[in-house]
Amino acid sequence: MTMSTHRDSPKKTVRTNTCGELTVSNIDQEVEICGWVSKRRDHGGVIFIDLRDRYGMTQVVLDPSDPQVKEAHEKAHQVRLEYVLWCKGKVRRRPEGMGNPKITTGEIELFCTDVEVLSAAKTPPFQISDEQEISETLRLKYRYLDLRRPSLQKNIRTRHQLISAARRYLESHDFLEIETPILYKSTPEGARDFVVPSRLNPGDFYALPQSPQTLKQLLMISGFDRYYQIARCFRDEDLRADRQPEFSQIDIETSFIEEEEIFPLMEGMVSQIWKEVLGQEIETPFRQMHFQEAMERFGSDKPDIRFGVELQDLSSVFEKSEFRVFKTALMKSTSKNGNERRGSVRSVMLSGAAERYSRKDLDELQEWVGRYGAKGLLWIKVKEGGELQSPAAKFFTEEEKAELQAKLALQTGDLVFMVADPNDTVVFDALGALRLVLGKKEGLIPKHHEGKPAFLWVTHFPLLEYDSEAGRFAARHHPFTRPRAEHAQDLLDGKNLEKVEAAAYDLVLNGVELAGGSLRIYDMETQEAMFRALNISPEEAEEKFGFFLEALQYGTPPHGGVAFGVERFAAILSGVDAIRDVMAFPKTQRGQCLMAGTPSSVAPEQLVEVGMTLSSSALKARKEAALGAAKNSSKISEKRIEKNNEEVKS
Ligand code: AMO
Ligand code: AMP
Repeated sequence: MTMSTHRDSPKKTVRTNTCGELTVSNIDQEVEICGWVSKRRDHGGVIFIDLRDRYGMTQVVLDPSDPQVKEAHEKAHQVRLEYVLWCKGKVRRRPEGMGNPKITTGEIELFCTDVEVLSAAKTPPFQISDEQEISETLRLKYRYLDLRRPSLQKNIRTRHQLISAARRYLESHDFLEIETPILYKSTPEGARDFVVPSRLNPGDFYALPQSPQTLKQLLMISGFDRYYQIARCFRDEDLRADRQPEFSQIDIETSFIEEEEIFPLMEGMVSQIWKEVLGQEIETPFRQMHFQEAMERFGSDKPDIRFGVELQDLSSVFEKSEFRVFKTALMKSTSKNGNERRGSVRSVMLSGAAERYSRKDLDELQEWVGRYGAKGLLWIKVKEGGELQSPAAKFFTEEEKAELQAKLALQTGDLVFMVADPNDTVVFDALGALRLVLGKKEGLIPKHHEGKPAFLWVTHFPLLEYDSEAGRFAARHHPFTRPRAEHAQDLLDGKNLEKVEAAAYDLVLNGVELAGGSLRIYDMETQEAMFRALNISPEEAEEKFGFFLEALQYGTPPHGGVAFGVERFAAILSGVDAIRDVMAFPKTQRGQCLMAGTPSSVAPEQLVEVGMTLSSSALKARKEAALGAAKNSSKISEKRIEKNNEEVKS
């Protein structure tokens, strides 16, 4: 088959209009459009082509009964899905009853008199359509085709609008956009670093920034009192639906500012974004909640406050219980750092759900909370007449039963779940997760687009977190976060460290952590006390952050900032669950790009240049991976696709 392409007729590659804009106001106009063949139907000689581009779809009609269409019609015969065409013709109204009210161009069609095939296409591995369920592995392998689908086109546009609105807002508030290096030094945000070997300095490495944290603080020291950047961040951590190894932040830092001013400034930005992208006003100021309250009521530092099923503390009810599970949890013990602590017994309740949950359902839920460290999940069903049915019923005294009834205002049909543990964190994590699962099962959690968005500032975070395995404190946010003024002395004195609260805040939207930030330490004394609390020796601090500590001593303004996760924000605005769906080229859970096949090996010379050799275990692992890949050959087998798909989705 010979086909004329743009090489034969170089001029026919331009368009007068896009595929998404022609309406009845263009009727009788002579136009030229370009796009991809989305559908081709042959109706007894008349050919209909749906031509698609970024802007929309236009129906192109080729009617062979018209002598001037004959040549174009013949060309259209050879056209297949995803060919790129140039079409010229007259806009006309679609016949009565043939309109498509779902699209802007639905009332018109292009009566085509001239066609050029600008580019032929191989048969695509899947149909470019939102209607079909396509394996995600396949989608990611052919991402450039996947991105042609209208839904992804929309998500990518939404992401652009988000960034563009943020830029405009920040610029109108005197912020300067300043780029910071990618090849840099470790910036601790709690994940592992990605490292890059240096050819010019063999044996030395750059680390890709987990965030531009120290750099933006240095810019404050330089006097750029309002900075922002759409910053690429790199974190080598376990990936999930809301985490990618590289992602973007709207990264912000300001000087001479307190929490009370940062909140309205950021609420202004979020409002502008919401209005520009979704055309909706949102209510400000946003609600605020202390970390402790969020944990006690919702078992989470990023609570979805759109539904109830709140946690209740039952420790006082079971204070004197002889039931082993409760007794162990409530016993006083001394933790490694010498502090006395006691766990708790807490619950969540579903009203009137008792009959809907079978033994099997309850067992499954118990297994689920096990993932969060809970050693069990106790349930109570309130039967007719107030009788409590539970695996632990025989351990409940009459007094405990009465207190429980009163505390939870129990009624027939209620279903209570309890977790007890000597470590409060386990109880919160398990019940917080259970609350979400139950909320989902019970249909209590609206989609992001339904109803009002629930914004919430979570404040008063602990500054430090005790890592009992490592036997020391870690920074809950990062080591540059300032303690709240009322706790500053305790940090300096190294006293009551677990109670020291941070001037840190997260912005939560519908249970998603959208942004995090803090006011920063701006004096050496506090910074040194922080390193002491973190058990970082002066030598280690010097090696890791010497440059930063030096800078801190040359006139550092009080400053603070925040960073929004672009993908998480865009995902909510787009109404999708996974941030992969708002990224042009995302990675799988194993950190791979299925399209380009990254990460991949480098030539031995490249390793030599940077002074490196692969260890025997790395070589072995690579060989095994290569063998696995060869077995599956270049074509991905269906089974593999399915397996990868599960991996990608989980
Ligand atoms: P933090 O680590 O809380 O703070 O990150 C800020 C926001 O970035 C997003 N985010 C991610 N998005 C996708 N994939 C990931 N792996 C990922 N990790 C984080 C989240 C999060 O709220 N430098 C500090 C900010 C500051 O103190 O100003 C920081 O990076 O939406
Ligand atoms: P066991 O004696 O371990 O079989 O537990 C008796 C009941 O208590 C079972 O229903 C367990 O699910 C429950 N259970 C055990 N440990 C806990 C715990 N830490 N919190 C809540 N329930 C528990």
